[in-house]
Amino acid sequence: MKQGGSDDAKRAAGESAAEAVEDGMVVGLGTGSTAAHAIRAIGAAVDAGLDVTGVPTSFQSRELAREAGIPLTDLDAAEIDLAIDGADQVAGGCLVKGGGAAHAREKIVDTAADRLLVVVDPTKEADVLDHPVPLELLPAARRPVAAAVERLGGEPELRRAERKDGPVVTDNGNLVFDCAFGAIADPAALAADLATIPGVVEHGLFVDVADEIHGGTADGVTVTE
Ligand code: ABF
Repeated sequence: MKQGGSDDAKRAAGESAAEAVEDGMVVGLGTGSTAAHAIRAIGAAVDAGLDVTGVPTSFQSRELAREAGIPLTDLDAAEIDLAIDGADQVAGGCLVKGGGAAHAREKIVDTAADRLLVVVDPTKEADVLDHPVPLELLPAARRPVAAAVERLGGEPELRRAERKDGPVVTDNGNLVFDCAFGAIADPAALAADLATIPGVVEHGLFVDVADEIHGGTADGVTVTE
């Protein structure tokens, strides 16, 4: 996950998005340290009597939601009114996500929601997407997926776990490639190409799915629609 954004900025963004949660809502709970601030703010609102049910996007967000006292459900049981999630990079309404290796479930929840609020600190905001694009892939497809990414002009790198010697394994039991493409002039076209590679479970380009971007700074929040 990209480091650098101040925690005050992340907290401002997360708490700003959490203010959109209304009584009776089912809320998609994103993954990462910025979305974690939204989860804690929603937990405080639940403590104060707000009736909210959460749909987590990862083991991490589920555990955070449990600690925050947010009742949980899953996609089978509920329509999602609002999702709040982080990003690795935002440019022109398109996102790169997947720094937390949870983008497959995040994309399911985020796109199923009536509204998606994305919460970021200033280090995530860019004019053009150029962050490596995460791919979740079936372990057996490692070699052909790498070759397909290279044919598209990308440089696939297997994501390794920081604390132990070995690859990152997602909640779904798959591997993650971080694919550097440089500046991405046409995110929609690249997203379409990546989605057709056999063995790719999900890519981390989220094109035109965000309804609001809550950009936190140490001094406040800017909301972009
Ligand atoms: C997850 O967390 C990923 O999809 C996203 O890339 C990452 C952002 O993490 P953080 O908010 O900690 O920077 O949502």
